[in-house]
Amino acid sequence: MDLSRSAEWSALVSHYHDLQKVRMTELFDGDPDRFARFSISLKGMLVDYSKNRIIPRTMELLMELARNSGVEERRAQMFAGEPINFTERRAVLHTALRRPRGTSLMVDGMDASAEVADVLDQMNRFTDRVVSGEWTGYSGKRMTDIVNIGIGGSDLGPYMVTEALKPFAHGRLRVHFVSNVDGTHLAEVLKSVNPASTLFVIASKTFTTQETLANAMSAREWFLRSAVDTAHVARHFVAVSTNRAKVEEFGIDTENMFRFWDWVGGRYSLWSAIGLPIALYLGFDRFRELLAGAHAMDEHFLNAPLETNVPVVLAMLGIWYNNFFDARSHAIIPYDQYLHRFPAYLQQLDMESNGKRVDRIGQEIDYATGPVIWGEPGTNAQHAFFQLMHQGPGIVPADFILPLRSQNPMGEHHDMLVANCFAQTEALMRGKSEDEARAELEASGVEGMDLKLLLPHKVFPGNRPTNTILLEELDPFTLGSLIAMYEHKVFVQGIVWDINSFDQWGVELGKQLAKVILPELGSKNEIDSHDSSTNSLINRYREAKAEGATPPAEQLSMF
Ligand code: G6Q
Repeated sequence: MDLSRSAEWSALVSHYHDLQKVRMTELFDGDPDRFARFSISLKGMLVDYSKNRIIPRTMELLMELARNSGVEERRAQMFAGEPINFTERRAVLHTALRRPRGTSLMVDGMDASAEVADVLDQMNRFTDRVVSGEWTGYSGKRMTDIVNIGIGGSDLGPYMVTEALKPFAHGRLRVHFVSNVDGTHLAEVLKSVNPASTLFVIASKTFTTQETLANAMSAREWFLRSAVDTAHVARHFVAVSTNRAKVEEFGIDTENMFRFWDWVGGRYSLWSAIGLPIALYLGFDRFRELLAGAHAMDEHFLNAPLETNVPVVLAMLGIWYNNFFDARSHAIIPYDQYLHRFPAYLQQLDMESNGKRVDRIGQEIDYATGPVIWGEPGTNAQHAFFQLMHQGPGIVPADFILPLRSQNPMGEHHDMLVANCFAQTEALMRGKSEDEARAELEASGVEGMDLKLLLPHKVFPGNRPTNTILLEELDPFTLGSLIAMYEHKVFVQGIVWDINSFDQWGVELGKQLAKVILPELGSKNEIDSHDSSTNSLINRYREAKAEGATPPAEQLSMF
């Protein structure tokens, strides 16, 4: 279907015009059941979407659009393992990674469920050995530190989850993440660990990623400075990959390789062996709870009618603002310090999946697709960018995520956190009218010219939409559900926008050009093959290098 010329789209355009002037506060006043009507409870989670610029008719129109875009058919295809990633001819089966055992699912002639169960068992055995101290390092010491080396999908998920679930860690292992090729990242981590008791997890689906291989090589060199004998590498380096040959080539014992499959996309891979650092840090039972939470959301997404299906509702609300209100960004505000990496994680999930501009048949599209996803934890965010959300010219739809129970009860802290969260969504919705602002100013003794000058700055337009997602508690199960909820939201939007949410060709060009530039940086000759900006930047760096501004690796204190 030609989306922007479809009947469903046109109906939404005219509905948008009808609703433009309607204020949410009036909708609340006129409908005592609004909260009940526009909220959904699931296990461990309540999603309140009543503070949106919608009436029942809006949701009907949005659901018609979802239905006629084929969301239900495509959803069935994804779960069945059909190659819906059509530019790479791959199935998209992260949902198979969290299915309970014992049900077979054939993909490309192999039973994906059985394969998944095998790898989970391998992870389980390995995790138990490392956590119990049975797995020792070259000097007989038990492992104290895990260093995950990976980037993008092989980093953001496990890093976010281990941060989010810190209170559930067993405490016998510390975990660190190195992703950036900037040597500083590795150097700073290596300063804090002992080679005799550190286990490196080299996480790379392809095992060809430049940054990860460079970090892994430097880590290996650093390790061998103490361990000396290369035979010790096998006890300190394990790999998570789909590429056995490359793992072998790197020198990692393939006995210590945890495999996954090309039907697991990088940004959807924390449920696979890429989750090994999660399992090591929390223990395998906790990792299983995370999978169970995600599976519960899969079941909901697969079976609930579109109208009460949380990922579908959130996806369609996103489309409502993105395509009809021209809101080009979406904020994620977790009111939980443990979720401080959650916005960054969602940024990749959403922007890499839906940042596309051609449709399934390769035509350039004439409507907006994936918005900019951004955010920071509250209450910090309130003291930073909320100004723009309250009084900037456009609207920034936002998700507020809040656990009902704190992992660290301390005086009135949690009440204060909760009060702030609820107050912000209320303030964004209500705003402050000119009359209210004037009355306040007058009450505080401001008058005349001062009042006239100040008044416009004190007005809050309000009518700004938010979703509030309450979690019973931020535990492995609810976190699993929360992540899966966003995965499916992104999927639904991709289907409606008629794009491929599962490839990421946009990351390739920069990589290709970096391969050209890297050798030029060490060239004796002036570089003149690029534009004048790129040439000059390269040449300036060459000069600095020649002047010794970049110390050679052997001078770095880490070695
Ligand atoms: C995710 C992307 C990307 C990928 C990294 C790392 O969906 O594909 O972020 O995860 O580029 O790739 P490797 O795991 O192959 O090293």
